[in-house]
Amino acid sequence: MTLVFSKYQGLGNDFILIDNRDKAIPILTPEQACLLCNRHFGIGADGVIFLLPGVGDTDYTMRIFNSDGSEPEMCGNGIRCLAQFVADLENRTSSISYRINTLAGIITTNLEKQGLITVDMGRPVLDAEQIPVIGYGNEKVINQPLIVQDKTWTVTCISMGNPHCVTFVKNVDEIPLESIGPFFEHHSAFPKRINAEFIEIIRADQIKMRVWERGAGITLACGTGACASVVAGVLTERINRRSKVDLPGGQLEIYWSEDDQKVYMTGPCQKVFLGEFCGLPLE
Ligand code: ZDR
Repeated sequence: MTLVFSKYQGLGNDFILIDNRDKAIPILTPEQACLLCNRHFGIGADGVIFLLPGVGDTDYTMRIFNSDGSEPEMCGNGIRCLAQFVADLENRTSSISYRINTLAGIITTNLEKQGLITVDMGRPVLDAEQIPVIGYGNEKVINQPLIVQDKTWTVTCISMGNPHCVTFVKNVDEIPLESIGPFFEHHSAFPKRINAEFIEIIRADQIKMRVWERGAGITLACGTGACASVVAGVLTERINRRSKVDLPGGQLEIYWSEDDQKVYMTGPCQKVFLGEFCGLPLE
């Protein structure tokens, strides 16, 4: 059996999109997701995303798998790609909103124009137990010490549906992300592992971010991470509620609204190629 797929990218965070609105394709096993994402033996991607029918009053459901086969609750760049994927399937070019059912709740996307999407990412979760982070009671984890590899880092933890640990540093290029990232991801304070963002302040309305993603390692961008980082920057009184986030793959605009306390993310995404994968034994 061949698997028809589309490949999309959002700021270089790249995803395999599978149209499963008729539920004809069995959901992948972790091993199959790993294989599809493998850049040598598979298609190559940071994650695989299934478009499924909506439930209740939602239009569609998104299920996403990281390149290690694990299933995160949410994905900011991925949901922009999913919204553009649906718009492409429905031949819509602008002003179309979708209510998407995810493991992190209902997320609303709005296609501003072809390739530019704003997402209502919902309210950030700050309670330690809900993120989850252990060792800090049920307090918020803002500017708290965390020992990683014998070094004390000052971290702020936030869930945007998925868990994030944000660390502000002087120079983000000097962070040895490849070596330190796994120790953040697998730290005993984070029972569901963590996405780790390192942030340098550029101006009151602009930050520079590098990310180590749970289940995917270093990626060029992370939408939920950018949202969590702006929330952390506001909570620690470093930046404005409306700020730009410079990622290795490009820029996102994030707004943490004072009115409804929701986080809005605007950024690009693009269809890259279509294909059929033949290397997967699907029962
Ligand atoms: C970070 C991410 N790429 C995004 O854009 O939000 C989401 C991927 C999921 C992430 N690796 C996780 O939470 O496990």
